[in-house]
Amino acid sequence: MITIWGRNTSSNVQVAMWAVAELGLEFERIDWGGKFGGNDNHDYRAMNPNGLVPTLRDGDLVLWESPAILRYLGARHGGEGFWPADPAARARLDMWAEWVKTSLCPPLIYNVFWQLVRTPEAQRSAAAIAEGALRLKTLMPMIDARLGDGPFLNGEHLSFADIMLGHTLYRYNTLDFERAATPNLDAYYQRLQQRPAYVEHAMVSYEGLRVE
Ligand SMILES: N[C@@H](CCC(=O)N[C@@H](CS)C(=O)NCC(=O)O)C(=O)O
Repeated sequence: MITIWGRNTSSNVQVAMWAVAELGLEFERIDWGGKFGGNDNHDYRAMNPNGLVPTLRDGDLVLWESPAILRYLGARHGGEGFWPADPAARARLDMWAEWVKTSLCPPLIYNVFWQLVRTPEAQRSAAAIAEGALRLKTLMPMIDARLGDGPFLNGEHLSFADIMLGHTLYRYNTLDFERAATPNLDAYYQRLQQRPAYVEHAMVSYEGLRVE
């Protein structure tokens, strides 16, 4: 049984949750962080000195950092489609997973999401939102072109890289800002919504996080 500590409104928790559900693993999620607190709890810090969510426990193994959790789940529990054994095939996917975390997430989360949802309207920076939106307008066409190659990043198979990309798309598509035209990405987002695990774990409302 896998245990995950973290509130379901956290995008990083959503990576871990969608992955365990997609892989059909038995899990328990414990509400942690945000309004639930517990980040500074002594026993929690002993597991995760960083104090953030998610934290995952699988038997004797305790992990934090959502990309490390995702890669562990893929390597330990994923099949060939989710986590290719061939290093080159896997690296071609991992390149995009890393791109999502390091290039796409910062403007989406720290510029657009943080400003529009987690900052009081009077304190919002139109410049920060515009900067993030502009950056996303150059980034999203790259993944749109890549998605022209197949239904998922690993062709017919949903892989760990789709978890990293897909978990951003609910926020990307529901936040109120100007986006580039990305027909392949739009079709991909529709395909993800056919997956119950995606709907349950990655399309979690962020309205409870909103600061007016
Ligand atoms: N690099 C970490 C970042 C973790 C992180 O920033 N988590 C946020 C939520 S998305 C957090 O714990 N915030 C404080 C809280 O929720 O109490 C990861 O990818 O797991």
